[in-house]
Amino acid sequence: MDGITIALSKGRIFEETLPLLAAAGIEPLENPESSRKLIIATNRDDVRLVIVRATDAPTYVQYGAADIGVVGKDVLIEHGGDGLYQPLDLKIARCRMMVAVPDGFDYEKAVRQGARLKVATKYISIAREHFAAKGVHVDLIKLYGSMELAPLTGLADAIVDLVSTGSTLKANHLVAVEHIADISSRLIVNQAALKLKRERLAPILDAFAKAVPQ
Ligand code: PRT
Ligand code: MG
Repeated sequence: MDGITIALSKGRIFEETLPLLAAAGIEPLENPESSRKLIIATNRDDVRLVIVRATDAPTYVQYGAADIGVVGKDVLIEHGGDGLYQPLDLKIARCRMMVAVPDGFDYEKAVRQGARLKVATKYISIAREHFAAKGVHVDLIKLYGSMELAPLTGLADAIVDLVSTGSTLKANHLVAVEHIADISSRLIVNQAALKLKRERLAPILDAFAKAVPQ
């Protein structure tokens, strides 16, 4: 495709990217929340949006099926940055990667005693690196969602998950005991597209950069 294809996931990333697109003069012609279309036209006939799962955005951009995309740092770390240029922290969809345990579980004591912790998470690489750096032995259990359920059912002692308001932890009687990283969404760009489509891409990247809150 000669024009520009932008990969976005529905939900918070789409919502929070809208003002940045607007700053670049790009307006979607349909709302992906209500439309079932996966390719959304914009007011510019040389720019289209493709609606992907949040975890698939790096794959679309890496292979050039999309020229640029917006993706959480959490997803990017797990995916690895191969073939992706990451020029901008867009500072949207912000949250924190945390370790959480059931209220009343003595995490410090378990760690101090060298217990082997069972940790459930969608973020295996992030969790592995975090506990390895602390010298804590863990058995990692891969889940694809609703991590909060794992400690409540005895599947795990702890979870590694994203927290924004904290209300999901609270509703499930869990408490955050460790901060692993601050997370926000990044712009990702296909490296070949950056060279081949420079004239069309540069104004969009510039507009995004100017629209990001300092
Ligand atoms: O939800 P779905 O399975 O469709 O896909 P997804 O979870 O991959 O996508 P989405 O849209 O939910 O998340 C996209 C990106 O938003 C993530 O990759 C993060 O970078 C970012 N983000 C920001 C969050 C949150 N905040 C967040 N709070 N992603 C997920 N959450 C979840 C968290 O996992 C937990 O279950 O929200 C719950 C906690 O929220 P609070 O407000 O109760 O603390
Ligand atoms: Mg989600």
